Amino acid sequence: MTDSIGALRQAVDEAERIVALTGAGISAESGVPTFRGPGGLWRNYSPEKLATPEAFAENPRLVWEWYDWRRSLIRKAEPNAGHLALVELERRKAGEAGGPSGFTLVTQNVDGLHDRAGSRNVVKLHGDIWWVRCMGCGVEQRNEQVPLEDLPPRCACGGSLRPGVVWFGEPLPEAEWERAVEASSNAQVFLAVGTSAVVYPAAGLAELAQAAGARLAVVNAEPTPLDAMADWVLPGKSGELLPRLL
Ligand code: BJW
Ligand code: ZN
Repeated sequence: MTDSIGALRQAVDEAERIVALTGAGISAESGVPTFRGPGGLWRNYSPEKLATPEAFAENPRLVWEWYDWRRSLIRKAEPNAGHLALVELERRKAGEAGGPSGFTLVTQNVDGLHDRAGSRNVVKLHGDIWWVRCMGCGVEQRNEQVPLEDLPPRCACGGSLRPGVVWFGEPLPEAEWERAVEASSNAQVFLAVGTSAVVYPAAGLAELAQAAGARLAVVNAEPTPLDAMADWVLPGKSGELLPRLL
């Protein structure tokens, strides 16, 4: 285990292009609940039941209660040592001023903790919980009110607002997806951190990167489907393991 961390640390040190794909597990040590695994369910609903356009159409209030609850936890949360280690990695792999960075942080998280930790270049595949979008006029706006006064909240036009996130069956934002694919196709090391790696197309980035020549490391508390193909599997907490890669 120590040896394998040492070898990964060396690979990270030597690589000129690195991608980290993060999931809910990286924020678990900040007190933000994950989706799957222990403590992952809210009122016994699975994310597949709540994070869908159909669930929102059927019961917008219920879906908003879930988001309101999560927004209140995220508001109180602080970035942890795992987030901070990725800030440091970005700093170390920064290219020439104005040139491309050697480090791309791709996140499935909507909590904004990478931004708050100080990461500059965050590719958000699943949106941002602090943005809302009007189902009527389509306007997007930042909304940081916690708790929300009315559920569902309303737009000035009278339409209902929805969270500015990506639900099952919805396409990922095109520009973010393209950036993630481009960086993953060119990476020498790909780190999958705190993700169950069951949600696609995000999880497919690890496979894409490896097929294009990257070495793959998984840093996660529980086994994932990526473990079988990974060059390194580091079981444990990202807040403890990521700082040891620096
Ligand atoms: C720790 C830790 C610690 C804990 N340290 N680790 C191919 C095959 C099958 C299905 C599909 C497929 N391609 C697409 C699909 C359908 C679907 C999908 O993937 N379904 C599968 C579940 C079967 N995908 C989609 O629908 C996507 N869209 C799409 O494909 O569009 C196509 C399209 C094209 C054109 C037109 C129309 C459509 C969209 C997926 C959206 C996912 N949305 C959510 C909600 C986001 C908003 C919100 O936050 O509310 O995203 S669901 C939820 O899952 C959220 C997460 O980002 C995502 C991934 O979860 P994550 O981050 O991995 O968290 P967990 O909880 O699963 O795992 C945490 C891990 O951390 C655990 O393993 C712990 O052990 C670990 N851990 N503490 C380290 N301290
Ligand atoms: Zn509107």
